[in-house]
Amino acid sequence: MANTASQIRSSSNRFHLSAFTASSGRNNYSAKAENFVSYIAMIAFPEKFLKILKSAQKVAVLTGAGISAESGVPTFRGTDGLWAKFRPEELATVEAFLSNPKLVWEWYLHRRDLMSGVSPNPGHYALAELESHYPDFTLITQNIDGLHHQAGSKNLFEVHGNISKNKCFECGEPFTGEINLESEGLPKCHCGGRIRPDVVWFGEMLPEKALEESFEASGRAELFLSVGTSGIVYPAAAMPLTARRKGAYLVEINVEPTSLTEYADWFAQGKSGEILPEIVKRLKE
Ligand code: BJW
Ligand code: ZN
Repeated sequence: MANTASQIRSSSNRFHLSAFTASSGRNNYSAKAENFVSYIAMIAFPEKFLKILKSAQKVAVLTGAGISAESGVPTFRGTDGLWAKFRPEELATVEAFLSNPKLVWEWYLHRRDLMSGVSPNPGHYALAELESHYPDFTLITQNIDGLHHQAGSKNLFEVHGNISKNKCFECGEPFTGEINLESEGLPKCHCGGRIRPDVVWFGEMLPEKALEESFEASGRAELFLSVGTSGIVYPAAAMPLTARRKGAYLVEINVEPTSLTEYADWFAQGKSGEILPEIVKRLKE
């Protein structure tokens, strides 16, 4: 019988996660209509995870492009990575901006347009709800789409910036004017400097305070969730490992294994928009 959204994994540090459709023979379940919905996503939560989920006071979460995939925002990498034609290592750099600002701006305006039409999904809302259950909850996102904010998350660090904002490449001042490449050409600051999206490119420092507070939150967390990130871009990729090294129970939620998986106490394989709401449900039980 089909095992749909998630797979069963078993090894010393990987607990079982099973998401069965109602037709799954493993549950020996006969698909009575009235029970159908509650059996769509049955996740076998590790006992230790449930205990920490319910007892923890300090929780930190790192999200990546995967959490927004179910909202229709393409990821960068991974099997569904839709920016394959535009590798971020080539376009999300100061060098690319200096050598071809029009191409870089076109990429960002296209993405800004795409992101302005999307909404948070159940994964974003689940994290916003999770925040209300803990006295110390920190959400760190690498995403620039603003969807966590829209979903209502409060203690949020957007460590790679936000695509809806612009700033001057030279003086750093925020720029709030309209950008229209066709009629106005490349936007300029009053200081004469070039305007750029307020995001963090390769080789650039992350916002200092957000970075510091993110690492502090990772270091003190009892429970750390790494959600929908390939874990290859530093320094964000070091946050789950910092948390684990300092004693946090580390959960990774991803549709496929990553380089972080071997360090996770529980690798929950599946879609974050399905798994996170289930976690909130179990917390409230
Ligand atoms: C799902 C799902 C579903 C899909 N449910 N899951 C050598 C070694 C170590 C470090 C370096 C090195 N050489 C250079 C560095 C440093 C560099 C770096 O890390 N490079 C690596 C590539 C090696 N880092 C930097 O330069 C950073 N700055 C820095 O380090 O400053 C100090 C310094 C200064 C000067 C010199 C050297 C160091 C800055 C990094 C900035 C990254 N910026 C970007 C672009 C932001 C703006 C934009 O969006 O345009 O940030 S790159 C891009 O990658 C973006 C993302 O935030 C980031 C991470 O990607 P993410 O979120 O993990 O997405 P994906 O697509 O990779 O993964 C999605 C995952 O979701 C997949 O695993 C899927 O399976 C999964 N998934 N559907 C659950 N429904
Ligand atoms: Zn300026």
